[in-house]
Amino acid sequence: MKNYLFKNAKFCTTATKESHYPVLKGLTGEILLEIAVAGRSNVGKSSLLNHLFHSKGLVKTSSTPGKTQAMNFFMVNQELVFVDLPGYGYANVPNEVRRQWGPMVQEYLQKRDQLKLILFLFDIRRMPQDDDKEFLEWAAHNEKAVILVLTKVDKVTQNERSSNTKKILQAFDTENLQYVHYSVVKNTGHKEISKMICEALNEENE
Ligand SMILES: Nc1nc2c(ncn2[C@@H]2O[C@H](COP(=O)(O)OP(=O)(O)OP(=O)(O)O)[C@@H](O)[C@H]2O)c(=O)[nH]1
Ligand SMILES: [Mg+2]
Repeated sequence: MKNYLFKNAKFCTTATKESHYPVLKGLTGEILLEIAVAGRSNVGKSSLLNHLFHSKGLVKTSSTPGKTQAMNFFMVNQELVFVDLPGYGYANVPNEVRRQWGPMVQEYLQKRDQLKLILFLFDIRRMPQDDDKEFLEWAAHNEKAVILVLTKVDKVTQNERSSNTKKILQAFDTENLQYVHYSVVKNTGHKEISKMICEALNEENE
């Protein structure tokens, strides 16, 4: 099994449409596999990437929802690519930005062949809304593997963690959805998610 290391992360480019997507190749010229990080605005996508990369400020985070408004591409170890997707579901972004979000992300999910895995982040304190379910349906429709990442678990008690997890999984109502608990603050889930990513990519490559 190939073991990916999430080190030496570098920012590559920002894109809003297909003609801007970068062509990123490994040391032997192969097109690199890609992982997208998706979810509602403010759920912790950019924070998770910094945590995964052991980098403080490479990926821009903010306590103001709607900070990331385009797709940002990062390469790790010249062997893997991560894409920080803009979040959905935040009312206070300009109308123009909100209108662009759906087509921009749909186009990316449909057209990006090297996209093999989506980390779908969901705040453990919330219940899935229609837009969350819809996103998961898009991913399934485009036959991408998904890992559900329940974020900010430091904000709930152990009991809430398990009862909320059960309710969230029930509400998403999809079979075999793999999930992991994550907290940037408490350093929870880093090892688990690294292993799950490696397994998912190895499966894709078989
Ligand atoms: N308590 C706690 N706060 C977190 C955690 N992860 C992220 N946050 C906070 O949540 C807020 C949003 O984090 P971001 O990483 O910018 O969220 P995002 O999903 O990238 O947001 P957009 O770019 O707006 O879509 C920030 O204030 C973070 O500090 C976590 O594990 N625990
Ligand atoms: Mg962000």
